[in-house]
Amino acid sequence: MFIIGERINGMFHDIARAIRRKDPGPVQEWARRQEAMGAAYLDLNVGPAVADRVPAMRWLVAVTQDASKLPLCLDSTDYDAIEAGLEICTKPAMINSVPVVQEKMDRIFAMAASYSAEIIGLTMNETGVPRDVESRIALAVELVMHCDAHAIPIDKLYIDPLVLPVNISQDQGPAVLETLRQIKLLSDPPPKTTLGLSNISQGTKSRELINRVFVVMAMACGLDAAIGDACDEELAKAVAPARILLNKDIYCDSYVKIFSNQGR
Ligand code: THG
Repeated sequence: MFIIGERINGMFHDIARAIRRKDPGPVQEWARRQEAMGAAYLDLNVGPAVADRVPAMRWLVAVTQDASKLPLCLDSTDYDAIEAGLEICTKPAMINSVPVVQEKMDRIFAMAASYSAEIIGLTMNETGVPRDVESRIALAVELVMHCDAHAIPIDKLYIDPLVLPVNISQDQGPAVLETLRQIKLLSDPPPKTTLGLSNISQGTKSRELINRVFVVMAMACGLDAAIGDACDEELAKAVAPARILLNKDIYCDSYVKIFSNQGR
């Protein structure tokens, strides 16, 4: 399980201001900090307040790549912005994200094939996010079938069952965990899975603690990647022993020290 650092997102005021002023400082500082803390990818999202997302994403990709060697996860509902970013990515990137909507899947899967990108597919369609496991799995099956249709290896697909804040939708925690478990039964090799981890704790107290506990539970259900707070050292410290206990890393006496900063 690896962390996709969530912090370069226009949802945060410092990043929104940096994008507006074309000031690379805050973006590059967060890029370096997240990389140093063990993030494996950097999520880039220009945020809701940007007028033209295409030049904003292009700028964000360029200044981030000047500060970090990590691969990028281009996070936007604007596919022109994603494509503009992919054009200048120096490493294969991740496309975040595509719902189960035919014309959107057609465009994104074709884009992924031509840029050798990975894809985050969402278990949602035109009518929104289903609340039950069975409907989420039915949408996951459509994403898997679309990989086949575009000759994209299944392990380049990360399926995101979409977590909602626990203070609003408490029943969704177990539904997400069970969905993660069942996604691993869909094909051989199975698709990968991811989550927007911090969504679970939006609006709650003790946010970090809720995130740490949920990521470990999700790992036990097969989670491969979390879009999350790479700078939360305690999160990395929870992930390291979870990897040992799930037999993903070999036990050694100094495992936290060694494994919490290695990025995967
Ligand atoms: N799935 C996928 N991509 C995603 C999400 C997802 N990308 C965006 C988001 N969800 C994941 N990233 C974040 C980033 C920040 C926060 C939550 C998720 C967050 N922000 C503070 C808040 O809302 O309280 C903002 C605080 C501030 O403004 O300073 O929690 O689910 N595929």
